[in-house]
Amino acid sequence: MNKTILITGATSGFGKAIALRFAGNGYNIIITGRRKERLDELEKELLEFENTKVLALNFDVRNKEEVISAIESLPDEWKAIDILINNAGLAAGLSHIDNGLVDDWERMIDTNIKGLLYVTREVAPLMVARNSGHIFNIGSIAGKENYENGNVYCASKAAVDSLSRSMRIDLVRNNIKVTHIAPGMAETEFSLVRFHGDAEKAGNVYNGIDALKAEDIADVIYFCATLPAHVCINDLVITPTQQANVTTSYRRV
Ligand code: NDP
Ligand code: 8X3
Repeated sequence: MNKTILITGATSGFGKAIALRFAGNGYNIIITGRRKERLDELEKELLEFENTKVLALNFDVRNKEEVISAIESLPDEWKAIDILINNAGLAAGLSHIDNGLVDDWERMIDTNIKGLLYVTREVAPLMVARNSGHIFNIGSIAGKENYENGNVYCASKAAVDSLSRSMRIDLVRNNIKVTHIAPGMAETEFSLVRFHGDAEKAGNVYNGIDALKAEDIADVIYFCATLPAHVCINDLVITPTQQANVTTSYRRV
């Protein structure tokens, strides 16, 4: 019987690549996100894989009621979720603490921390009831090390790192694995969102860097998810080879 994976933020970047990586490999896939047209397109793409069922849920992780009713709406056979990928998230803005936009701060905290918690609060009990599961939390190297202007984004991802450690402690007795993934620079829509749609600024972030691709993160997650039952990878920092830490990259010009 196929396993079931639920991915938040599957309309783009890592989430979409993860959905495509697991499709056709014995998984039924629950894709989620706010952009309905993108979900519809991805659903069609995934259904082309043999032996994969797909269910799309259109909700905003910041909206607690939407999260609760989306998970409650799942038919019973889809509630047997084996893998949860807490991926939906963003950076908004890049500025010193004395002139950051409070709206940007709230978006990051509401999505990266509170949204992740709302989804986990609904899915973890389903895993506990089955005494089985694997939760992946997508943090960031920015949650491990701080950089100038990163303040609230760094703090939100440090919270994801901390929550991952707590989840592992709380859920160890329930046979649930918790894996924290902390990527460095990856070329997705991430920087376009951070710079509020400014494509030029976003493109400059990766100048001279052979950045990570969404597929690289999907491959690592697939590897972690398919290890033997007694093996749990707790925490991984993944950077492009040209990035030594959050502030030191070697750009080829
Ligand atoms: P993208 O912008 O390409 O994808 C982000 C995804 O999150 C989209 O599918 C988006 O869907 C979803 N999302 C954002 N806000 C919400 C919301 N309120 N409700 C539901 N879904 C939401 O970026 P990435 O793929 O790069 O980012 C994925 C995760 O990886 C994020 O948590 C990010 O912080 C993290 N990360 C990214 C790195 C990078 O360099 N790219 C490095 C380290 C970590 P939609 O807009 O349709 O709702
Ligand atoms: C994204 C990595 O360094 O741009 O989480 O903040 S960084």
